[in-house]
Parts: sequence; structure tokens; C-alpha cells
Amino acid sequence: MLVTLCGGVGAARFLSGLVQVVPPTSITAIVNTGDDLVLHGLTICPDLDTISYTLAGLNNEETGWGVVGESWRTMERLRSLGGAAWFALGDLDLATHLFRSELLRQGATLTEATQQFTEALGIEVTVLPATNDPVATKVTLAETGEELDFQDYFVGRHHEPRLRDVRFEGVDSSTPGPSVLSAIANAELLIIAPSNPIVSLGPILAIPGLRDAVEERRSTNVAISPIVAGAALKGPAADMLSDLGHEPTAVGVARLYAPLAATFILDEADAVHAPEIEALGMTCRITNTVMSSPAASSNLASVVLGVTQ
Ligand code: FO1
Repeated sequence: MLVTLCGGVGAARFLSGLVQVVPPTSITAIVNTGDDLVLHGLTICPDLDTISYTLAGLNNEETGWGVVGESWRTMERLRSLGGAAWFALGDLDLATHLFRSELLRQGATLTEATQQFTEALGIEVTVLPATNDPVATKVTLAETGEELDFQDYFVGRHHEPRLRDVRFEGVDSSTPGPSVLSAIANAELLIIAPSNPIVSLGPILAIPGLRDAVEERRSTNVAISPIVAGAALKGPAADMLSDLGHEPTAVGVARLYAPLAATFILDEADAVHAPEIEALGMTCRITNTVMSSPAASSNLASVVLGVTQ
């Protein structure tokens, strides 16, 4: 079994490569829930949905989120009524939030609702929310000291403001979701996907017991750098790293992950950094990590799997 700790787009692209090279049933994706929000009374789980849509071949590749071939009639109508349309829920995507929210209202856990959703989409990868407890990422803006909910910052403010702090509300009293710790303990290989280390991996690793479980098996863990040549492929990861006092490079990411993984996957563009990363006690594998096509994703997955061979 393979376990991947996942955020959104980068992790989804990596998983779409992994399923090309190993049976999907042998993969468990443990997914961030810190970006989740309740809007219009609906529970929206962006990272779980990006992963699920991508594995089902339904993801909108242009935006990176939402459903391919989407229409926006409900949002247009909502806007004309004066409703909150800042967070764009497409007509097809809305069905996901209706489906999940009704299951939760009837008493299902997020794990159970996710299982029903992924089964309905024909997904054979096991997709697990990292926790069933409410954990909400909050950011403090550097300039004003104002604290915002993650999506108010990310979508509402186009992730432009610089940050002073990030915290995960509720995480201290959260517990890992069912099967999460056993999946981590029993995996042949654990992969830290190329996701934002602060707001995608951060909320997962902050769940009590989770970081320890990952550290305990460090020798067979692999981390993939989400930063290539000093920039994130998507989103504000590089700015966030630097705002919070980390070097916004693959080396900065490696410093965060050195206690967690023995192997670090580095892009060819960053090969020059390999000696500095190896000095942290990690072994580097250098390859193309930019998943610009299905072939690039499967190549990256093969390199990661090569760690066990
Ligand atoms: N991102 C945007 O930039 N604008 C949106 O209006 C937006 C809506 C949205 C709806 C459902 C969903 O699952 C994701 C959505 N996202 C949107 C993406 C989301 O904010 C981010 O991908 C993540 O939370 C960051 O990883």
C-alpha cells in the first residue's frame, strides 16, 4: 500500500500519475480539510473535491478546481439576487456540495460522505479526510493584523496580502480520521505530495499524533518539492514560506521536511541545491517535477516509486 499526504492541485496531478503506474486500489490519499468552508449552508471541501474530480477525470484543468464543462447559471442568478457569489460554485459542482451536506446532516461523518462520493464517481483510490473534526485555517495579514478565514484570503483577496501568521483553529482537539494512522503505519511508502507545506500539509501534520506517526517511519518516506526554481507552480506557497520566515526555495521546503522524510525529490532546475539538502540528512532524487502532462505525472510517480527499488 502507498499513502500520500495531499493538498489540492499538485497532489491531484501527482495521484493522476501514480494511478498510471500502480493499481489505484493500492493507494490511500490522506487529504487536507483546513481549506473547507460552509457557505449557503453547504459544506465545501476544496482539496477533497479537487483530488476526487481529478481521479475521476472530471477536473477543470483550466482553473485547477471545479468540474470540467461547468456552467454558472446558479451563481449568475444568486448574484442578481444580491447573494454571496464571491466563491464560485458551478452548477455541476453544487451537486457535490448538496450531496455531501445532506449526508452530513443525516449524521454521516466526512469520511463516510467522502467514501460514498468517491464510490459514486468510480474512484478506486481510498480518499480519506485527514480528520472528521472541524479544523479551519486562519491567516493574519502582515499589514493590518486582521485575521481572515482561509478562503476569504485565498479567493476573496486573491491571496495577495502578505501574511504574519497562520493557525489551524480546532486542530489541538482534533483526532486523525478513521484508518488514517493505520494507513500511515502500514504503508510500504509514504509520499508527501508537492502541495503547499504551510496551508496544505500544515493542517494535516498538526493533528495530534499525526506528525509523530510520519516521523516514526521516516526512512521510507519521500517528500516532493512544490517549489521549483524559487516559485510555486500554482498558488502562494513561495510568498507564504518567506512571510513565515522560511527560505522560499526547495532548500527551505527540505528543511521543513527533513525530520519527516529520508528522501527528497528535487526538480532538475534545482539540482544545484542537492548538496545543501543532502547535508540535512536527506537523499535527493533529481527529476522533472513539473507535471504539465499525464506523461510528466507518471514519470514523477515512477521516480518516487523507484525509491523502494
Ligand atoms: N478558487 C478561486 O480562486 N476562486 C473561486 O471562486 C473558487 C471556488 C471554488 C469552489 C469549489 C472548490 O472546490 C474550489 C474553489 N476554488 C476557488 C479553489 C480553492 O479556493 C483553492 O483551490 C483551495 O482551497 C486552495 O488549495
